[in-house]
Amino acid sequence: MAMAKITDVKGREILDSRGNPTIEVTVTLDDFTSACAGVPSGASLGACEAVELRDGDPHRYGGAGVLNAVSHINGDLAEAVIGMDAEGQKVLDEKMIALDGTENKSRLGANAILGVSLAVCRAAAKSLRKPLYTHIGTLLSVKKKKGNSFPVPMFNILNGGKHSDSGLSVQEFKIIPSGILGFTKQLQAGSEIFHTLQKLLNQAGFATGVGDEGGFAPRVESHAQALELIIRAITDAGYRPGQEVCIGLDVAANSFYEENTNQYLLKPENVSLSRESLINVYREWIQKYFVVSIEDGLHEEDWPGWTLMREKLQKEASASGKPLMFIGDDLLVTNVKRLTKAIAEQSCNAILIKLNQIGTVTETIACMELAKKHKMHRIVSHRSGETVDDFIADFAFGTGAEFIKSGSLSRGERITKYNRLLQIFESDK
Ligand code: 2PG
Ligand code: MG
Repeated sequence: MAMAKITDVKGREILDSRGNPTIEVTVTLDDFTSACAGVPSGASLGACEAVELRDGDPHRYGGAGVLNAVSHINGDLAEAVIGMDAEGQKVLDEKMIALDGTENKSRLGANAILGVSLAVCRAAAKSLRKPLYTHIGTLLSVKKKKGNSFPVPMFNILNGGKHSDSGLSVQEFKIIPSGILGFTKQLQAGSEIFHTLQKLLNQAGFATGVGDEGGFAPRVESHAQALELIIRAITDAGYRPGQEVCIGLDVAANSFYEENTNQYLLKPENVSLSRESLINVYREWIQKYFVVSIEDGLHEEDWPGWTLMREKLQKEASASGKPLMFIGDDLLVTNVKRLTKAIAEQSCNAILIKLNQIGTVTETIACMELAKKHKMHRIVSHRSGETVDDFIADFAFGTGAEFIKSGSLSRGERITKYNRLLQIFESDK
């Protein structure tokens, strides 16, 4: 069968879940297949992420417009990829990277390049009449075996940091139903716990409006209180904390690190902490609240601190037989170079994977393969600004990632990824 060739590429400016401009791309092939993809956008950015091109024109969307990036899609990028084989993801991505010519995709924009990369990937799957996850599986250099694990969801049910006005420094409080078998039951547990938490918050007089990722954003007194409420919600919903459901935190420590004092200002407690004291706070949370994973626990450039944190906390955890994940997100930005450094320095044992941190499907897969080779856990992630595109659900399953995080159990742009995983779970049985 002849491979389908790209005949048209069309980019446009759409809005993301926060109402900010982002990019959507439609790709058409010569067999008349066409597919569309939406590009997400973060709020707590790592400094070394690939560049999301924004217009900076104060008269449109406060400078956040993406018309320049769109013009690159409809101009240079379209010209470069029209006529190429849609199945040749690697060749296509490499051509776009070379055309951009910069280290961080700042010329054409990682948002522009990723839009094309995702839409082509989806169009190729459609043209081949394969589920998207199967097609993604063929892009791996070591093919995934059938019957492999299914990604376990991490539900962010309480939002802080830059994602809400709860006043909590820690950005994400996630429940991880890793002790429950099967995605359908895991999703059910997530939803039941989420709604139980809502009841508890109501009873205690807290607001139950949600933050950017669909988790609650109560103005609690302390992080300890937030964690206690979550443990109570797990128990009241009928699940065993620490056995069926554990807790994961995305601290996003960059967002409350103060450079002038070299301290972390933890709110609402209002305490300034050295990195050693912050590590001690994590120790307490791990012991008391069944915390099994800590993402971005320290600033993204504090490489010695990361090694120290891992040495201190992981040794204790493995002595007590409890595995602990240290996830690098802003630290690693889905970048092979930073990952290579982290492997050498033993900074972390898990990596957050975000396609738009690096900007192509091919580079994201390369980063995941390097992480896998070094036995690191891989967590495929959404961004806090999302579209209703559910690409990451297929991507997480297709690449064999152990976890996926797509926010809470509310807001359509979060749920659509989980619902897609339900379909995949059903069809893969
Ligand atoms: C994170 C992400 C997603 P953002 O820090 O892990 O939850 O947030 O997209 O704002 O960077
Ligand atoms: Mg993060």
